[in-house]
Amino acid sequence: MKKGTKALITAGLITVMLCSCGKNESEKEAMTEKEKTEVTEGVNETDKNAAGDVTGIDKDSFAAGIKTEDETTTTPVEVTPEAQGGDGTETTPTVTEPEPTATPIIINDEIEERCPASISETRKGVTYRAYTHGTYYSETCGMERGYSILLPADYSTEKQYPVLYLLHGIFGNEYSFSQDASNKIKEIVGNMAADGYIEETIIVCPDMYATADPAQKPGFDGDSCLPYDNFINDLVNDLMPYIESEYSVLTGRENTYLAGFSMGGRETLFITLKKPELFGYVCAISAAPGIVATTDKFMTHPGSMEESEVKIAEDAIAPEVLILCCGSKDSVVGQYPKSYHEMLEANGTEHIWYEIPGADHDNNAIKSGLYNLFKQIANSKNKK
Ligand code: FER
Repeated sequence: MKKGTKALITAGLITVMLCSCGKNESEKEAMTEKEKTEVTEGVNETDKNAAGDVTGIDKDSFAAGIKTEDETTTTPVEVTPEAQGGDGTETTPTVTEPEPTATPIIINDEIEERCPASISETRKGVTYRAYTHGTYYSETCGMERGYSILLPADYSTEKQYPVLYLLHGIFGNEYSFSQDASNKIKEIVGNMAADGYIEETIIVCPDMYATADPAQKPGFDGDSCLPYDNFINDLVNDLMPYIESEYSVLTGRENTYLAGFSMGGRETLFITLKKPELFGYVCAISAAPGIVATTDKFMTHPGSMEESEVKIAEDAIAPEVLILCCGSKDSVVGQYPKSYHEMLEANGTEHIWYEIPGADHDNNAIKSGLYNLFKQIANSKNKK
């Protein structure tokens, strides 16, 4: 490859990588209270370029999945919560048109490699609530930390809901998923609940970078990755108790789900291996390397476990369902997710592994993983 071409590609990559997902602290502070509460979707071009000039890393594509061609660009039907902060105050959603007949899906334990269009599409008859933003005090980090939350459209304190904790990729934060309308998370959970396949479910999107030092920033080196592995403490000791006290949630592993993409997939698997009794349903999508020692194109990972430890002990209470998946054309994490599958298999831990044909490190993988997680939940819970 010519030098100039290479430089051009590098510059392009840098610009893409610095997209909106990784708003830094000063940017966050500059947001108005209204902006903080009503998390808007879509990419902010100003943030993109500012970030691009500073770090030279394509944060967006890592944090929340690269948008791909087969994804639709329809605008979601939004309910704008008037006064809904992190306290779960009720709102009155407006449902507009009669519900079209959705193409039924068959609930069984089989994996469908792609999320059906009828599940990820924006339906006129289904109301989707907007994500909101809140904060909690983290003893683990010694500071107030943010999270985005997607409540069911008709959230009511009269009811209680299961909770999915959804973890972003490297360079991401609590806005990574909520600001990317093309991941269709709202549609997938909203449609599957509207169709009656799953219970209405709360989705919590934390900031997974659990550092006690506000000056510390993520990067491709061992030290700057440590806060990601520290998130287990923040999640279990700070965020989960906070969510359980502030929102009307069902508790216990049957009602507590964990999923994540890339770096979030790695931490999803890591947390599940360490605390298997806490989560009933788990999906690690395109899990990044680093749980065990390895060197990839980005960095050398010291690893925090031996390959032989990548397992759930036979006598442990394990998730009902543990899914690992990855796009067949993943250009970022490559064969690492498959290697985790192979370790789990070698170590006798029951799990589901599949590849998403044609998907890269992108939202097609995220949509597929979340759809299959909810489908497994539907199958498992209906059976009982
Ligand atoms: C790595 C490869 C990929 C890595 C992290 C990632 C920390 C994460 C990618 C993402 O979150 O999109 O070697 O090391």
